Amino acid sequence: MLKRFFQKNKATIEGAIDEKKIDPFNIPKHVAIIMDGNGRWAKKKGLPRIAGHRAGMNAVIEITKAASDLGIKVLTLYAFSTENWKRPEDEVSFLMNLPQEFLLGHLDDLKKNNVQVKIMGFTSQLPPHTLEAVIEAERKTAENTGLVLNFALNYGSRYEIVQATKNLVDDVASGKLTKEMIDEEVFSSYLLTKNFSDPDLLIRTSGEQRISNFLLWQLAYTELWFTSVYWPQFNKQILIEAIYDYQQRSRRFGGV
Ligand code: V0D
Repeated sequence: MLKRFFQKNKATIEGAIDEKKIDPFNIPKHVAIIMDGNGRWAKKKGLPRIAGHRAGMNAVIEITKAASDLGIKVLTLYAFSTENWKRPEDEVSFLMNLPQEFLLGHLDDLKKNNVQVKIMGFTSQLPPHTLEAVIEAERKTAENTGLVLNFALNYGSRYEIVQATKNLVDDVASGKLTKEMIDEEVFSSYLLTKNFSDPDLLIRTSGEQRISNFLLWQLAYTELWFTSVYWPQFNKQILIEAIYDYQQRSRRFGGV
C-alpha cells in the first residue's frame, strides 16, 4: 500500500502524464503491441529467459485491465511469431505452456473484467495441449461483451497475406468471386483480422523500431509508438503516455 502510494507520487513528481489529461472521446479503439524485451529484462536481472516470459505474462494481465478501464475495444498482442520456432527447444516448450498457465491462473480475472479472448494465427501447427488451452480460453470467455484480447499466436504477416491470396484464388477458380470484384475491402476479408478494424496505435517495447512481420497490411495508417522499456516493466502509466502522445497527433489517412 505504502509502495503503491510512493510509486504513484514518484511518477507525478517526474512529470508523468495524468490519466485526467487523456481525452475520453479520442481513445484508440484498437491497440496492437509487440511485447519485446522479456529475455533482455531477465538477463539484466540475472534470471533465465523463461523468467522473463512469465513476468511478461503478468504484464499482459495488468495491461488488459488497464486497456479495459481506459475504454480500448480491441487489444492485439504479438505473443508468438511464425519465426519464434527457431528459438531453443526448451524455450519454445515453456512458451507453449503459457496459454494453459494463463487460463488456470487468470480466467476468473478475465471473466470479472468481461474480457473476450480471441486467437489469431496458424493454430493448426500448435502442439495439441496449447491448442486445447487457447480454444478453451476462447470458449470460456465467448459470452463476455467487453474488451477483445486478441493473441497473435504463430502469426506472421507475409504468411497471412500468402494464405489470403491462395484462398482468394480458390474462390475465383470456383466462381464464388470474379477478378473484377477484388478490391481492398474484399482482400481484407481474407486476412485473419477480418473481424477487426485496423489498429489505431501500435506500441513496441524494448527500444527496437521495426514492424517485424506484424500486421503489414493492417498498419498502413496506424500511429507507431516506441518505448525503451522492456515488456515486463510496461504498465498502465506507460500506456497512458502512449495514448496521450497518440492524441497529440493528427491522423490524415493520406489526405490533408
Ligand atoms: C511470452 C510476453 C499469454 C510475450 C507475454 C504461446 C511472450 C507472455 C499468452 C496466451 C506469452 C496466449 C493465448 C491464450 C492465453 C494466453 C501467451 C505465448 C506467449 C505464446 F489463449 N502470454 N503469452 N502465449 N508470453
